[in-house]
Amino acid sequence: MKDSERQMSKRLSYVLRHAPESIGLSLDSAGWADVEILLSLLAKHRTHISRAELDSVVANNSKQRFEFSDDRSRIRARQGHSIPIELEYEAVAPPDVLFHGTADRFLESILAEGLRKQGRHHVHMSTDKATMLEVARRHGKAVLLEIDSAGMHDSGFEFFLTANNVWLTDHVPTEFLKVSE
Ligand code: HQG
Repeated sequence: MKDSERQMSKRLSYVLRHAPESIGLSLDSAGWADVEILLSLLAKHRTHISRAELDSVVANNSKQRFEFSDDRSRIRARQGHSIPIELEYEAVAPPDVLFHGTADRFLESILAEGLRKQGRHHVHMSTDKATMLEVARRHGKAVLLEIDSAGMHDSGFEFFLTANNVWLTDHVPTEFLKVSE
């Protein structure tokens, strides 16, 4: 991803996940925005992004954060919202084990109360340890947690898989968690 694309991606994340009203944009209940309206409102707020640039941000984004509707007239963030939207993912059976990366300073609290979604809509997990370690390093000294997702699923917890392979759930109770070796 080029620097200019990273900047555009940050601006789009902010608008599509957290503050559409900051540019006067409305999202529908599933988080979709009309692309032409989005680009014209961004331009009015001193962010000039062409349709071609938007296409390449969506295609090249390192975490595949955004997606277009099938007819490419609408765009949304794939996850990570802090505003109330319903992503309409279907519950699916998870793999036996999932990983969550966190910082060592959060461990005590996590081992006491489980993993909470904090400011987001879900707890984010992955089958990929390296990705989770990268996520963890954003917060401090990385610790990898192993989640007994099969056990949770057997106990009735729901899991959702996003198109960019992030696993989501509501809460991971401590009995399904351990520090990964
Ligand atoms: C921790 C990025 C104390 C949790 C990444 C995490 C990811 C607790 C932090 C995506 C806790 C929340 C999500 C508890 C959880 N006590 N701390 N009970 N339960 N925590 O950023 O998972 O760049 O909201 O371990 O790539 O780090 O946004 O979640 O350390 O996929 O596209 O509280 O965000 O993607 O931090 O990251 P976050 P996350 P984007």
